[in-house]
Amino acid sequence: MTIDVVSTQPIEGQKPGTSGLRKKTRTFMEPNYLENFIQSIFNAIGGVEGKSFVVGGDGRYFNAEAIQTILKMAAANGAKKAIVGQNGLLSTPSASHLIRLNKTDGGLILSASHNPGGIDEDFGLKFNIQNGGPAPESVTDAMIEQTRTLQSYAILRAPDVALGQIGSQSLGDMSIEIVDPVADYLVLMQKLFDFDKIRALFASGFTMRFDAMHAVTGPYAKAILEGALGAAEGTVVNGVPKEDFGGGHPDPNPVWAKPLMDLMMSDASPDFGAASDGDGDRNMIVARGLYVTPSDSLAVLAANAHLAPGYTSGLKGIARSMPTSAASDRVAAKLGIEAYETPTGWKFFGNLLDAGMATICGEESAGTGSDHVREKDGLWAILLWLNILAERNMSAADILADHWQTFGRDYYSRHDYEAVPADAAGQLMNDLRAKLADLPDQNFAGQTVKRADEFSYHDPVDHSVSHNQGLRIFFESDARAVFRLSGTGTEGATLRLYLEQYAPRGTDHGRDTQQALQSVRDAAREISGLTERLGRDAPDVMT
Ligand code: G16
Repeated sequence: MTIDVVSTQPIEGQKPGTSGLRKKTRTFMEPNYLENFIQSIFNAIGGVEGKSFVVGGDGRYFNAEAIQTILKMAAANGAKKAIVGQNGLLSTPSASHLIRLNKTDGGLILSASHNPGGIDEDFGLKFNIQNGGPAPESVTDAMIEQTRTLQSYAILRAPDVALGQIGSQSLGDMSIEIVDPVADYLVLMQKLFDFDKIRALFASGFTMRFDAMHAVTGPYAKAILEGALGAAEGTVVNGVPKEDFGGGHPDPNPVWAKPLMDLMMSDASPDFGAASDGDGDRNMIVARGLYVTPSDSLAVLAANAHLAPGYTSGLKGIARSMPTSAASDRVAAKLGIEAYETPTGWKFFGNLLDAGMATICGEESAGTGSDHVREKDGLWAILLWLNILAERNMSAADILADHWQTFGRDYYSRHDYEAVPADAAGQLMNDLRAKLADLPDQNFAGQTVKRADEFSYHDPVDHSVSHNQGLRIFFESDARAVFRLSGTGTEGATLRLYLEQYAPRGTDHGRDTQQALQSVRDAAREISGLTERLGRDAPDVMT
């Protein structure tokens, strides 16, 4: 077989964001676009000679074609082995697990996560390192450097790999192992959770609806929930992965998972509802009649994790991203363990998990996970909830009410202004940054500012510093507003406004969330001039 060394030129804008490189699918399909980025990854990690990798993706449009290119380039660059999910499918957490289990040198994960898929929608590629987690900034910086100077890439001229065929194949001198995407992941879940207890819960008549949103978790959920745990057939809906996710946004939130929300708010509601996203790392939890915010879910899971076999010895620490509510900090304080606050992006949890400083991590963006892998893990969170429900013998809504009674409630919502002009959003952030120092003691919409700053993270493990991670305004009333530009959008800019208001123990915990947040929202809008600057009266999405 022949190796072609193809000359190329640097392509602008190949800068990984919050989670790898995400662009329009057509951009990825442009000549040399994908190849340049793959070669830049390989060069940035010091070449791939003799190395092994996991390769898989969420099955979106262009997934299989891109995998063929990755494999041919890995072979041409001297890689020793690739472990690939059958038909190119691997959920992000199961890819992370396979990297760790097989001690590979990393993995290439193809996904634009919760973004829609299709030729006119989004595509993405990211590299995960040996610990199974997303490459840290030191590595992504090296990739960016490579994309700016790249002159050529190498690719093997060879027939396509048979991605559907489980077992060993070879491609040039590289061996390829096509694996069942679910098998090893299921074994891991069986170690962490009490499957007998959860099976007994389902056998007793407990009902659930899991919406796989036509994305990658369908086969996993069917095998685990309906298979190993005996949930009724039909518990998993939209369970066959589609290239375009059925035309929807595979984003598990009340807006994009509306049919599930509607069911859970109706008289026909099952006992428990859940959904996962495009690549299976996000989750949404819905109790009968009650949406559980990701921040609350993290806090409840942390407070009850000891009930599951994998966590009986307790937690070492709890980590959350900065915009996530303080609910989990309250749990950490009660448990007498450390609470960590990191920038948005799962990659920032990697060091804490590797160092044994944190056991459970979570983000307001529907991500929860633990030290079992180095990615957030949607099904893991759902199984931990099920394990807790089976142990506590209470409804999910009662568990939440009990949690608030113990810790108080952090009312929380994220308001997204999507595809706004990048310059207007940038200007808003710059102007707000410039006035942070003057805000303390001023009044806005009935809220008095206590302090305001721009968040920087000092990693306690490798001592790296990440600046410009969001503008925070804290109010005297125990409220907070955070402004941040998304790092995962592919069109214009997405401005995220994160709102939070604490209601202490013994106060009213039954208010409507948006009403409870109205005054901090008004204050945030007034301070930033958001409505006029963006020309938007209301956010596109509220989670
Ligand atoms: C990614 C990251 C998460 C992050 C989220 C939102 O999630 O892995 O850590 O919280 O994006 O990021 P942003 O606010 O910058 O858009 P996913 O599920 O898209 O991989």
